[in-house]
Amino acid sequence: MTARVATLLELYDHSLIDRRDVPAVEYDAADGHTASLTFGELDSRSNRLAQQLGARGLQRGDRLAFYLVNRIEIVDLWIACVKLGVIVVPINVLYKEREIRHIVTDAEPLAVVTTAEQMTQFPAGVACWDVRTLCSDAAGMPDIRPTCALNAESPAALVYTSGTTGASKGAILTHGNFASNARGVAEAWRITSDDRYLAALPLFHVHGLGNGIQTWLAVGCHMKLVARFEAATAADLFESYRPTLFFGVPTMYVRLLDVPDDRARVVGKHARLFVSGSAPLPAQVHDAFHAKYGHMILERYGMTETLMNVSNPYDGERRPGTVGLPMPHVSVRILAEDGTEVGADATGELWVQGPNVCAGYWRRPEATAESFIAGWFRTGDIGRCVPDGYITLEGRRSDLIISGGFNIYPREIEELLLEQPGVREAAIVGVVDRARGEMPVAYLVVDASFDEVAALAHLRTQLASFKIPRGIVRIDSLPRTALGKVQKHLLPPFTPEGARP
Ligand code: MCA
Ligand code: AMP
Repeated sequence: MTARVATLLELYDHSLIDRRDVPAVEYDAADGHTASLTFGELDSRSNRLAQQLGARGLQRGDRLAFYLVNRIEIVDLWIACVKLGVIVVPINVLYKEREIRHIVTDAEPLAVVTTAEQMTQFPAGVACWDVRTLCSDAAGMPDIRPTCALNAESPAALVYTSGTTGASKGAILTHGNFASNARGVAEAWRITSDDRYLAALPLFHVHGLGNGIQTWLAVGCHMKLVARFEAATAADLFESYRPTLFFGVPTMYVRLLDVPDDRARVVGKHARLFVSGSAPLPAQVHDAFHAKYGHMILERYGMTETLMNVSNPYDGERRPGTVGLPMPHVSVRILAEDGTEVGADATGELWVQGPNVCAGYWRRPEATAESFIAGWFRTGDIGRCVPDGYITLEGRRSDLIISGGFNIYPREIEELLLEQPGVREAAIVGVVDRARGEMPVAYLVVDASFDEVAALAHLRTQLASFKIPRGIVRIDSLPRTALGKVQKHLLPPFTPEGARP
């Protein structure tokens, strides 16, 4: 790789041009058989798709959203948009109409690429393009790379996240952000063209898109792209593909502990590196995985707004329960509420600075000003650093819940619950779950007109499945401070048996 890379295409050309005939990816084609492509074929497919997108009116700076389960066309779309300077807006495929509406209203994409079946989730007036039609139209276009003058500051994606406050905002991630992150990840975790990367993370989040896809294209290794991680078939997948490299969320590692020991040993023998992030990896999962697979999982910490911040070292000690040391070219400070730097082992908020930090929030100058201060980004994550530099995350300033690596903002669910007949007060709290890390539970003050079954049924039509409360606890009143703020830590503990009346 070159020393300094300004745009993603410069980074990818190490693979798309220099490694044209090298096998790049395998995936399940629509007819069920395993298909594969070389880097040169990826280059040509994305050229044709870029021509087709151009013919449909997309220009540099326009937004194009996708709402798709993992499939090879997302890769084609991504590279085509990079070539055109079009800004990609990934939408979580588990989102329902109400959640989607917020994103499309805010980002104003020219169109959303999805499937004919999934178009029903979209509000009227949103242009939806069927992915199959789009790609078959593209196949007839010339294999000519469009020319577009871009630089490191050019936006490549708007990825929606809620940051430290309520409403979901689009983090403007630039070519320079993705490129520097990919180079940092490859350098820190020794990823080379010899690797075999198993891509099971969803491509609509930056863990799968930023770390997975960008690093694969940057180093030119081989990738197997699967629709999604499924516990029941995970062992077969690892045994047949024999990846050297796997990126996952803690829930995936918990699920992998169910694989029989003899099969796990074989998987471990072929692997080089397992990386975990997006949520805390419990130390006992770290230990159990080591005993079973013979690998110390490398835990790291990132955010949508910053891509990767901190990582356990590749060669040094991978310390369970910590996220390690700052990534190459990333600076981290831990500050007290008054803005002064805390000492070793003292707790404070993590602030980060580096080429990984996004350009701000899309059309939200106030939210941008609150979080991007004097060249630093305030993460909202609380942690401490021991004298030898290892950082431990201890919590968050917001009451964000992370379930299976997906983020849940209590306020969104609380507001919907308050719209239900009979609900007077509502508080959503994250309770510990062995596999998913946390699960949302609702504490409600209700009157006789409340119908729990009807309320939950309504929520299921409005929210992604991972946001649906796993239990409802009825209480007489919510504990509040003198100023009326709910004190969630004073709510009675959740017991599944006590959840229902
Ligand atoms: C789960 N479901 C999915 C997917 N994952 N559907 C489509 N695509 C997916 N990728 C649906 C299932 O169909 C099911 O829906 C429900 O979710 C629960 O699935 P199940 O298999 O029972 O769950 P699981 O065994 O607990 O595993 C879930 C999972 C999933 C595979 C671990 O939670 C997941 O893919 N998490 C990754 C999230 C992620 O990438 N986060 C990164 C954020 P139904 O209930 O309707 O049947 S980026 C980030 O945090 C920063 C930057 C960072 O540090 O990385
Ligand atoms: P997102 O908004 O989806 O980008 O989620 C980012 C948040 O995930 C961070 O602010 C952290 O709170 C959390 N996170 C990511 N990696 C880790 C980790 N290794 N341990 C604990 N929390 C993590």
